[in-house]
Amino acid sequence: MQSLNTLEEVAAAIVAPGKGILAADESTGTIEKRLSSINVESTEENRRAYRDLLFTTEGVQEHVSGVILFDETLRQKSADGTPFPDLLTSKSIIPGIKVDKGAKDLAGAPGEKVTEGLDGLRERLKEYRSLGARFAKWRAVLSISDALPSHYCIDANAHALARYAALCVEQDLVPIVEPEVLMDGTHTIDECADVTTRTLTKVFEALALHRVSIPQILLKPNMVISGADCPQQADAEEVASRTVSCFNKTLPSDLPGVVFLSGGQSEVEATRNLNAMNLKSDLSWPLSFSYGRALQASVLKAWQGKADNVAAAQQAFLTRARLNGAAALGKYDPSEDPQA
Ligand code: 5MM
Repeated sequence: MQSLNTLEEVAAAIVAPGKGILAADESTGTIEKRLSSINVESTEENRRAYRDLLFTTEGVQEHVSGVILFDETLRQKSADGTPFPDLLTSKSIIPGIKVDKGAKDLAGAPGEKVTEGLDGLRERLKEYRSLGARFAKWRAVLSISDALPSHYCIDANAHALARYAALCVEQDLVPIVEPEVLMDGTHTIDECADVTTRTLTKVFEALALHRVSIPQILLKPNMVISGADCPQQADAEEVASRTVSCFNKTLPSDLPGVVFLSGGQSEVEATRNLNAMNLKSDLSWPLSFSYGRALQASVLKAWQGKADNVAAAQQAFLTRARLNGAAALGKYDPSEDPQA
């Protein structure tokens, strides 16, 4: 791996041209849902075997610069006994770690959540850094409905994201700051643009207040997109224009890059939208991916928990990684996409 001595170098390596992140940080409950969708029991060994399949995919390092792990996975090993962080590092893939403890009900705000996990975080970060992690991730979630999100919810989550980010920088980990405005609902793309703009504005205000050095972080936002149940679905061109215009209003110029979440988009939508963004001429930041579901849906389907299907599942992963790597360069060709 190239020398990655500073947080700026780690951040730049993550958003290197044509590369992005695999989000494999599903917590125990979420991975259980993913595995049960293919009738695989969520035992520790099955979770390990599935992550091993992903991380040992030959050639994926051409398109994947980093992987976000869950606490359990960071401590697990590949079939040959190599700890996962070492395996990834040997392939020039940077290991990262999810450090939040999940979104919990926000007191006094029915229907809204705040992400927890700040207590004892400094000590946990120290340990994760010693186990080989070079970046971290914390996800806040905001829902859109008639009355939501409240200013209170946006502020509380921005504050927690900023405290997390400041601690990461102190502990030599690049913080990936993930404020996710959820796609669930009937809201229009206009409403998503409004909430995303208000959220990102507050997040960067909080980061400044908490003295977080922007060149040492990455942002993992949602795209500006129609609600999943909105009758009027914006196309990729509109998603791209609205997202880039929102960023031009809210993101500081010294941010090293943006790695989108996929948030429930299909694999093809997530790739197509990322590509449309990278065809824009007025981009001030590298725009890449940090996808969970949009990199893994076809992998799970191909695998079905069977050793005989590992090669096909790895091929599916390599294909999605390659297509998203191309989209990060504005070079996605749908005719090469088996899902399109
Ligand atoms: C991989 O999914 C992560 C969810 O973890 P939880 O188990 O805590 O729900 C999630 O944070 C993920 O990293 C991002 O949301 C991106 O994933 P998607 O599927 O939205 O691209």
